[in-house]
Amino acid sequence: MAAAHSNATEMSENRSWHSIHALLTDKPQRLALAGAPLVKESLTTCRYDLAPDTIRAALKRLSVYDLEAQIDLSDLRIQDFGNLPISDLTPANAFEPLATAVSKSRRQSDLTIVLGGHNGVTRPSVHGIGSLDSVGLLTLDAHFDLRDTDGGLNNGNPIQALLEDGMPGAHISQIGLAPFANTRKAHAKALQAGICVKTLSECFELGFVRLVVGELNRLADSCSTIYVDFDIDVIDRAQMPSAPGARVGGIPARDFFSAARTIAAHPKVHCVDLVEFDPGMDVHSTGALIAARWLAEILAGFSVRKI
Ligand SMILES: [Mn+2]
Repeated sequence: MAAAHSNATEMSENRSWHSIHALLTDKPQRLALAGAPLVKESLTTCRYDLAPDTIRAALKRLSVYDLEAQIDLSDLRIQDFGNLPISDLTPANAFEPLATAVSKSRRQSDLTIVLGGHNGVTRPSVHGIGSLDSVGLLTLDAHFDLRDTDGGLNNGNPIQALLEDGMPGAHISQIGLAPFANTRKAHAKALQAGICVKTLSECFELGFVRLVVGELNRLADSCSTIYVDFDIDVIDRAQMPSAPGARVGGIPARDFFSAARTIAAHPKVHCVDLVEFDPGMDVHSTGALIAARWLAEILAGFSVRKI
């Protein structure tokens, strides 16, 4: 009896498929990926250090094909630099190795993807992609991350530290800020610095992706390079239970994915990070699958980038 499948040379998809994970390579590419397992000085007890490898493993569960956009990522490759040896370092001591790694990656690729780790990875990575007066910073985050730095660097003050480093507030946009999750002092600091502030309610009234596009274009007008910090705690906690800072009433995961694809398609975006995913509190791989899908969306957006 003839075999049910017509082409005997084609691999059967019965037990495996071509996954996003298979796109990772150690050779130089236009896309680069680095694990930044920064975990010390977190405001909550956590295992952020496990996130980069957990996300890589979850990529095996994602096909390279997006049936909705009919995008096939089979030909895309991402250089994986592995994990930087910073899991035992404080944010202060992790600054140099992380900034250096991002700077090196920036010189040889068009988009660098930093997998945190906690939000403390953002400051060194921003320094790595350019001089602070040339960089635009967009944060998708429930929080300002403008806590005081007098007690040292942690995952609650990377934006405050960047302001103190000399980054102009007008080059910073923060989208997704949640009520009862931030202080009056942080809000006042943001407004005083000239940071663009978009609350969760504005995201729902005006459209999350629409706000993201508007701020990307605004930053592109005054900055030569754009960095986007994706704090996964901007997602609704019911969908993202493994982000310690996530609150009920946050952004739906599907809007987070749309934003990621749109952002990665923008030619001035040269570095993105994903932070605050804690595999130690994950439920049924929910967070792992959201983080992996985020990465797939970044790749899909990059694949349609002009130039
Ligand atoms: Mn944050």
